[in-house]
Amino acid sequence: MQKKTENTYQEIVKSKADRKKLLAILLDPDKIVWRDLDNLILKINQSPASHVFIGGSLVESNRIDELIIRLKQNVNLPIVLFPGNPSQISNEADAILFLSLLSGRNPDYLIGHQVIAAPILKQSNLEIISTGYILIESGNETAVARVSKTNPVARSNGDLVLATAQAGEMLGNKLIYLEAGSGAQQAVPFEMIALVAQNLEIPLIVGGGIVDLQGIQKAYAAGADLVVIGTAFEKDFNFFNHFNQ
Ligand code: 1GP
Repeated sequence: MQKKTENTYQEIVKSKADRKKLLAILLDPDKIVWRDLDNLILKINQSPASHVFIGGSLVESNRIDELIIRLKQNVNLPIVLFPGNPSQISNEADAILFLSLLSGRNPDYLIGHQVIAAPILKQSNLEIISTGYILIESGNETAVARVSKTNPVARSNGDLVLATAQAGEMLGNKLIYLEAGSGAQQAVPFEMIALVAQNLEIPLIVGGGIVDLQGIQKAYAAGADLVVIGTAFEKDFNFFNHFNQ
């Protein structure tokens, strides 16, 4: 078995230290239009993305391995699993965000799925990145809330989000991910990003409902180290082309 590496995480930490902002394109395997895959790959390569995340709340596709193999042949970016459940583990990826849904009180998503996944991950070459995952209220019920049967934290409750993020850091999480949910009506409030970023040592990921360049830049300015774009790119593969105009 190949030796596991910790390159993906170390690069994120280094980028944070260098104040270099990172961008992940999130691909949901269920939403891949296979006949458009070459074009998708081309657009990823033309984009400013630093990472590709793979995952979704449900994912019924059994083609995750195939998707990642195609991406790895053609895209020179780290491929990071962002799984909704253990069935989405693929040994073809470089790393996995080993998530615990800290904002919820559903034991399955706090530790249950992780116990199921641990023996599988132990056999894999994946770099495992412990990630505290915090769901923030965003206007509509999101797939994360529905599938995990947990309530998001109120948008006004920055103190609770900060305490949750700090608890994750103290428990040894290597990343904190503030999530509004895929296709959220409202992204994570910028004041909340700032509050957490200013009081956390580990890198901060922010995603959900960010649909334009301004949203990305504001999240960075507030202190996000890595921004995740899913729906906006999925709807329009030319999403990142507009940034240069
Ligand atoms: C969802 O944060 C990601 O987990 C991305 O959300 O699809 O709204 O960009 P969007």
